[in-house]
Amino acid sequence: MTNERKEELQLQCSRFRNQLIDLLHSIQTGHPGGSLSCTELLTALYFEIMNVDPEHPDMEGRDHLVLSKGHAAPMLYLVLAEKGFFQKEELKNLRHIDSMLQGHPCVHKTPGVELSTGPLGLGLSAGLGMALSARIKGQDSYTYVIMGDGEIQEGCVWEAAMSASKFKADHLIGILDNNGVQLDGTLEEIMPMGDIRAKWEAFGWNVIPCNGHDVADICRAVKEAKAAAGADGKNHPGKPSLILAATVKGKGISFMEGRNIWHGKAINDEEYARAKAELGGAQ
Ligand SMILES: Cc1ncc(C[n+]2csc(CCOP(=O)(O)OP(=O)(O)O)c2C)c(N)n1
Ligand SMILES: [Mg+2]
Repeated sequence: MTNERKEELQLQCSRFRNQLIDLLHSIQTGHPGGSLSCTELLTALYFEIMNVDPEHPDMEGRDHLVLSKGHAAPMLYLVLAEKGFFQKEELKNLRHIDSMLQGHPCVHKTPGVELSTGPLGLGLSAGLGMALSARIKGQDSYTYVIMGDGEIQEGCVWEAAMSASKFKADHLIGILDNNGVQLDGTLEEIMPMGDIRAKWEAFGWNVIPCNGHDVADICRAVKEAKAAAGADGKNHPGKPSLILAATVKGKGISFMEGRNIWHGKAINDEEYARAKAELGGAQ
């Protein structure tokens, strides 16, 4: 990625952070921490990596993104709207009854959403199904699943992990938003996950660490995952890959960074003013 492109995408991430704070402040609800944590991940995927067409959200052979940590829906919606999946005008209806934009992603309501999520732990199993389905259809597409690090405390994540490895689902790319914080505290306080890299490797995955707030480094990691999947894209000789993204929950707003209380909390007027001052106003 050129430096120019990187700057452009990082600026877009600042815009998304600004829009997120405006939106969550205006509706007085929603999840800022986990949304700010995966801003660069979603931006890199939708604006640099994935083969998707907003005009044809169901296009055959497209790449799929499953936001398994569904509470980060506000950032997903901002990215989808910017990409053109629906009108930006819809954003103001976030979390309203009967709105297209529910508090957690809903596949039946929002163009571009591939799976309804919210109950944690389910996305990797469904993503595995999508990846295997694409393989059966002879499509050379990739399925990306963004998980939270608290989320991987769910046992069913590991059932999916061992199945993906057994079925050599090397077009399945898990992305772990590894911010060290969950809802009620840090992972260390609630349920330490130990050596996360070693765990995924023990389950037969190829693990690729990256800086989850650097769009260029995220793209580099995805490229490595694709290379590991085999150049011809047909034989699927390799392993599924996990991108271990080092992130900060609440990234970009000092008083939210690393603090679990900002997992899901309304932003008051004073906090809003401070957050906006820190973000510098990119719209
Ligand atoms: C099965 C399930 N249990 C509990 C919850 C409530 N919950 C929502 S988010 C969350 C914490 C998630 O932490 P993490 O996966 O680390 O996400 P992030 O830090 O990226 O926000 C919890 C416990 C849920 N949504 N689903
Ligand atoms: Mg977390």
